[in-house]
Amino acid sequence: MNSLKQPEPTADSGLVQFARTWPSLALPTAFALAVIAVPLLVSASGRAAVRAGPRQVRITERDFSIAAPRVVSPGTVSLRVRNAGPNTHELLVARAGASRMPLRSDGLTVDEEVLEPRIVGTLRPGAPNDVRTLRVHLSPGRYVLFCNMSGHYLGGMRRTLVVR
Ligand SMILES: [Cu+2]
Repeated sequence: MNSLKQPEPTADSGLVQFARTWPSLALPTAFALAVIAVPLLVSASGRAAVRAGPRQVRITERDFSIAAPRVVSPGTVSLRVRNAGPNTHELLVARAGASRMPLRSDGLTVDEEVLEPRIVGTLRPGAPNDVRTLRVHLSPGRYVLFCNMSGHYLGGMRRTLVVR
């Protein structure tokens, strides 16, 4: 393997080199770096504790409809998907195209293979009363939320979501 022959670009190789040149200074320098690094780690985790993850967008699935906000702002969001049943439902999120959604030859389901480049997230089938979350990154544009269980898309389980 070629990669084994290449010099290893490790984070501390500069420090090792430095230690060979200035052995008496290497340890104090390493210590100084550690002292600087510790407060950085603490402040980073402190911020993470204040910001409790991505924004949540509530979605409810029913036989046969999907309720969701019409507009959300761009960024990473956590879709909180509740299946209000009584059937099992899945949820796919895809960028809307200029034309209609491609259907499989059965005429009842969206062709996910054709749609694949536009799919940004998928929740596999979930039981009634399940609440699941799907984390997606949404850039500005139009999206389609839909369930692709046989006939559900055509039955009304599709919803346009605008991101702006
Ligand atoms: Cu469904």
